[in-house]
Amino acid sequence: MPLRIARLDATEVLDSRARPTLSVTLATANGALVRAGVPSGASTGSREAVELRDGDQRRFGGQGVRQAVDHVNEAIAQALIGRTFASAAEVDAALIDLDGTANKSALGANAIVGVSLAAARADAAESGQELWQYLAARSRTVPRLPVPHFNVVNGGAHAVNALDFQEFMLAPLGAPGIAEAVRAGAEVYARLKARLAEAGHATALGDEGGFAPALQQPEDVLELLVDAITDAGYRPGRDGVAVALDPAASEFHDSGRYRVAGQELSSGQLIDRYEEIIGRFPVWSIEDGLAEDDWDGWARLTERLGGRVQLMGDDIFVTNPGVITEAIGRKVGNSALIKVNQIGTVTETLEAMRICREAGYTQMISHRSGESEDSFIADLAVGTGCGQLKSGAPARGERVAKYNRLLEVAAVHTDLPYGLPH
Ligand code: 2PG
Ligand code: MG
Repeated sequence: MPLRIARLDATEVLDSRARPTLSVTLATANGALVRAGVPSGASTGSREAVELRDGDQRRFGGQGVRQAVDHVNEAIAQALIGRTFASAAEVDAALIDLDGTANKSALGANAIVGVSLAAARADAAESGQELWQYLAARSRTVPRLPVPHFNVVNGGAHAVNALDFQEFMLAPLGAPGIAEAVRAGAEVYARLKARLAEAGHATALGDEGGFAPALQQPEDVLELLVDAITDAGYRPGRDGVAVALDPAASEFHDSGRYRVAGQELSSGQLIDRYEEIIGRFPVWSIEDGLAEDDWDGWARLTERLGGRVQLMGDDIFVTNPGVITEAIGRKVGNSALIKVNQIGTVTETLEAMRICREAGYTQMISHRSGESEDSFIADLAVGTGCGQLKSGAPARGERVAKYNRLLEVAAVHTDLPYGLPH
């Protein structure tokens, strides 16, 4: 159905970390009125599309997004209002064209992504479909409910503790459905909190709602997780609740060396450490196990462990179709983390996912550490049928909004399958 935009405007609002972000409102000539919230990362890949920040130190320490807001309200609104688009994909093409740079630095990826998300939502609304149904049709994929990956222990750039690995996630791969998976996440989270308190650790939270205990060794966290899974009455492992890691290794990498818990490791030594970890603990997936510029290390990591675990690229792939194509050619990783704001539009995101599917790379849809209450990514995960979503802990409104959206979808569409695609 053709899409005619009648109103488009953005407002500077706060994200979950008290930093400014954009809320975009879009109305169509047919009367659909939609909103989109823009997320923002802390451990960003250097090749991500550029998030425009004002840099005016007198406002929000330079983090304001007034320029990006102005770009939506002026240049983008002028270019889009009154025109008839065949679909939201055409709106994305117009945005890419208007920006004219390879990394969206002219208008700002934060401005562009807000409009792209809103356009997709408006297109879905006009076609009378749920957002996930619309996205499934647009990407020609079979919908399914994803395995939620609950980030229950935070370190790295997301917490002020000594833990170098950024994320320790619970993945209820063996749950019979999404409701049971969400319940498992919440129950293990509660048991973990009790375990931490018993051991005398603070139960303060990191940016994504996970606990941020004063632990240093990743293995100590993994032991606690396995205990908490067992305490809650689940089996640790792929037939119950497994664990996924996002070390976010670019953050502790410097000139070829990795600093983990006070030790300096080479790429090869860090791979050895991962091999020990997957032998000892029910870890099924490792994201950003090595740094974004360590492509040779990544190729070795993939050769050694790619047959046993999912090796997912985030900072290294940045949801970029070109980079992912290169990685596939060089046998780097076997999976991609997918974040719409890393590349800037829904169209390019779906393209990155298509390339992954065709090469047999798995995909996980992801939030950012700075989030809004928008649950778009839950629909994106369901519609693309990729089978995996990470949205932080089963706690804090902006994280839980995504998981709750999955529960709503599942309650109405009881025939949707749950879990990894086969
Ligand atoms: C990541 C993300 C989300 P950030 O590294 O995967 O968890 O963090 O948004 O800070 O890049
Ligand atoms: Mg990551």
